[in-house]
Amino acid sequence: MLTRIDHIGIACFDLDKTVEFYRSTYGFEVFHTEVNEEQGVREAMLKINETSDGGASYLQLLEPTREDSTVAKWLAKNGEGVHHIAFGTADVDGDAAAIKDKGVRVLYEEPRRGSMGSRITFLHPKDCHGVLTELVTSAPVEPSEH
Ligand code: MC0
Repeated sequence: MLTRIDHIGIACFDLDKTVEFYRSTYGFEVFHTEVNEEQGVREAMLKINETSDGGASYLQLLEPTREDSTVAKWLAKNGEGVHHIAFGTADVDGDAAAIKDKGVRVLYEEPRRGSMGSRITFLHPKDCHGVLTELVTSAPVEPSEH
């Protein structure tokens, strides 16, 4: 069962400048940063609120680390902006299988590693009315910055 908005992924050209915009304009602070080489992104998670299922909702700012990454491709075509939305679930495997049975393309055979040790998969945007959609099962984590 999808129980929350886990995050909204926002693609940007310059992560540090974009983080500073969200800090100085809205007061949102960085909760966690990491590089995900498999996905080709450097990211900052800004926590917006805790949620009733023990999780949280974040803005995820994404800067590409290489030109052949999906985010770099998307930025070249669209410029900066909302890249995807992610729903939180306690059971990414079960929910992905159930959604696949409804005819939506699930992009990964098995969930992969996402932000903060989460397990993630994606649904094809062409099957989701133009929205790249991610499913996330969070790992219990402590915040970190590096
Ligand atoms: C592509 N399309 C999108 C889109 N990306 N539509 C809406 N939102 C997006 N973000 C559309 C294109 O405009 C195009 O439509 C069609 O999908 C095919 O796109 P393409 O540019 O030709 O690229 P493909 O087919 O090679 O790849 C698209 C696909 C890919 C969605 C399969 O981007 C993908 O695998 N995404 C999932 C992984 C990902 O995005 N990772 C980065 C975030 P037209 O009409 O022009 O044909 S990593 C992350 O978020 C992590 C770390 C985390 O949350 O923890």
